[in-house]
Amino acid sequence: MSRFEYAPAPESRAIVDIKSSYGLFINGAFTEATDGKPFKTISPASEEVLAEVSEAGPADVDRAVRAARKAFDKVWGPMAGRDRAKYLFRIARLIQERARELAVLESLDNGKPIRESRDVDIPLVAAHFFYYAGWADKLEYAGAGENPQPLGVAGQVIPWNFPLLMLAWKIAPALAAGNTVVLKPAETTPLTALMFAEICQQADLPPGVVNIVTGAGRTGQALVEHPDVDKVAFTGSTAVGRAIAKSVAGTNKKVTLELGGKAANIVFEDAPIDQTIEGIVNGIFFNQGHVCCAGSRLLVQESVYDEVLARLKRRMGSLRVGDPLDKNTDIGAINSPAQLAKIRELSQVGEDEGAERWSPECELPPQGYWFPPTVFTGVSQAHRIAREEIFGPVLSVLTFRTPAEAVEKANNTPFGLSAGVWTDKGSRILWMANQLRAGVVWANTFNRFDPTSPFGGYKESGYGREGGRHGLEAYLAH
Ligand code: TAP
Repeated sequence: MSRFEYAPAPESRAIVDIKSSYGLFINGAFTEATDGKPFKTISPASEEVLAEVSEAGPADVDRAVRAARKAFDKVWGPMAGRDRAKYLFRIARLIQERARELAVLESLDNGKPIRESRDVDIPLVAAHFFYYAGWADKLEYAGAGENPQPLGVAGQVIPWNFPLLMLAWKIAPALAAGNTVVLKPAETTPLTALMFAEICQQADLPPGVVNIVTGAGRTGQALVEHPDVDKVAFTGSTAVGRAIAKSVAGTNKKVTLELGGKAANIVFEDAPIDQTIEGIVNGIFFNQGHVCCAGSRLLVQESVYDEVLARLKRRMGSLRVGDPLDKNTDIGAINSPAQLAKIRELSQVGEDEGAERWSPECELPPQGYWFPPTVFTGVSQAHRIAREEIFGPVLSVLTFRTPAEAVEKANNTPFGLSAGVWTDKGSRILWMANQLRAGVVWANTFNRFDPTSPFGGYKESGYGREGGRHGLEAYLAH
């Protein structure tokens, strides 16, 4: 291309070709659903209908599971690890090649800022496939004994907050370990999973190895309850996770659950202040706060409280809320009217229970679903906004005097997914990391992800780990 030719900016909608309707992806081909009505997926920023998508009913789920079983028995299970690796590397490269399309599509369907989908989500998706491709012929080192065996068919159900990244977290380790999959994306964000299905076709992945069944909760339920599914992997709310755990109790299915969180982000008086303010902002406003490990409870040491709050508010005043496809946007759209209603309701509860609410002046677009960056001060541990997951751009601030008090407050939650510590002292970081009951503890950073590190929760945040060597164990028989 000559340097004078027009090249669309990555944020341009024109670079992605969205079809008016999509079928289910079963046995390597797109097919009509036989027992469900199609539904519409919209852009939460404009309320524009992006496409009509099939809803898989139990009979469709059954077709998908049969296709996955056949592919497992005949092709993927017996295939040598080094050959499975070739397919995974091919998929990873295709994701890189189509990264701009995927980023735009993710921002359109989910509402997240293009800067995040382009610089965080999609690169991590490719990295995940590259990483697990490397494991496919080295499974004897995965901690599952000398002759590790795949489990069979994995039924995977994912949420809407990181649609393609959650797909990668589920599909990459499952395939590397020799399993085949049936995956159900969230109802509000099916499009990148369907583009991923096209990528599987482009990569010549054998039919039935990956199947995508779009639909609502009943589709997910039919999948996890299907008797021929050997492994259930779920990411979503604690309520649905609990229902799934009950429904598979007494079966031979292996289960991993990645559920909610209410992470403490803990700021000590010796923390580097500029870096800390950026970390607090990233911790809670990244992806509109639709993040299971969001730093939604800020614990600040009393001696620096006034300074931290003043600086935080100033920084919040510079955040831009608006069009997800504008690369200057910091906070995009809330994913759905239901999620917006939940954020509004809990914020109202915060006020009603006596906490002080503050948001910078900011104009919200007239169309679509939006919520301004919000901070609550004067929050006590008993307040619902300190205990429940809001899953939106809403921060609750509490204070502490001593490290022991910080630990006690941080651990005082039914969840245990992540935590952050901001301090200049290495010894304090190590001490805190030991004391905190959280699967991930970040030190002087927040919301950093890497395919090599395991991720997962304690307590009501679920069980099992995704990522790293540990992520493979969940897909191997011991
Ligand atoms: P959920 O309502 O639990 O939905 C998650 C997925 O489960 C969706 O695909 C959903 O379908 C499906 N589903 C709903 N009911 C089901 C049932 N009875 N059986 C099987 N599947 C069912 O959660 P959400 O609102 O999408 O996501 C937000 C939650 O996910 C938050 O609590 C967040 O903390 C958690 N989350 C956790 C993590 C990790 S790694 N721990 C990561 C991201 C999100 P529909 O889309 O049709 O409802």
